[in-house]
Amino acid sequence: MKKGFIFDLDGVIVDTAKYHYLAWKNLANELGFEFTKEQNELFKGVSRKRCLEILLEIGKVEATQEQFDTWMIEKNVDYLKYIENMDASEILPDVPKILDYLKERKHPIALGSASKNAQPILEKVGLLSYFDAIVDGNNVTKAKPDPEVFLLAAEQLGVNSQDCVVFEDAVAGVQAANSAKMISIGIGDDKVLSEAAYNFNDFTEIETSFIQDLINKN
Ligand code: B16
Ligand code: MG
Repeated sequence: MKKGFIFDLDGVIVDTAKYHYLAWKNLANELGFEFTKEQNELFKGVSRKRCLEILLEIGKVEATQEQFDTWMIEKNVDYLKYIENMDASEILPDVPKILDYLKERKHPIALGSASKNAQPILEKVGLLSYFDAIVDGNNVTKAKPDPEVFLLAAEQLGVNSQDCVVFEDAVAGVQAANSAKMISIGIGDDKVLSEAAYNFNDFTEIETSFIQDLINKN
């Protein structure tokens, strides 16, 4: 059975966290409070709805359902302006090296992201054609750390979950991969992502020989 490879989007393939941050910061400022980069760390891998709940907790803002829905839309409209001009220059270093290695060996590749904007971003940066399946915030009902997003990706690839490898930059994402019984690879700070089976700061540290060892693993 061929191994399947599942990539998170934000923080793994592209650094859209900075644009999410700006859009949330604009909303916080409009509501009369500050939102720091440190606080933005809590938002990684977290659904848009949950992000707004956390933001309102930070600002101690009470919202009616109508206000909540309006702010969700407002944040996303603002975010879409930031990502409008994204191109291939925003792909994180050496991601294409790994995608090419897997593609040449015909390993199925999926996206497993919490974002509802995943597909247009992949199109903008020119990576969409690498993906055999895309599972994102539009397809799942349960957010990471629930394994639903990765289990669905494995199913769409036609690969057993224990034969899948997941690249993730968020704690909740690593936990989701682990509970799906997949091989988790943490991209980022190994102290933060200590639950991952393997850790790298970024893809420049990942040799193709490491990928080959994973492919050969029983
Ligand atoms: P959207 P990932 C996640 O993407 C981001 O890390 C998180 O900050 C964001 O709130 C979430 O997507 C939802 O994004 O508002 O575009 O639907 O890391 O799971 O690829
Ligand atoms: Mg991420």
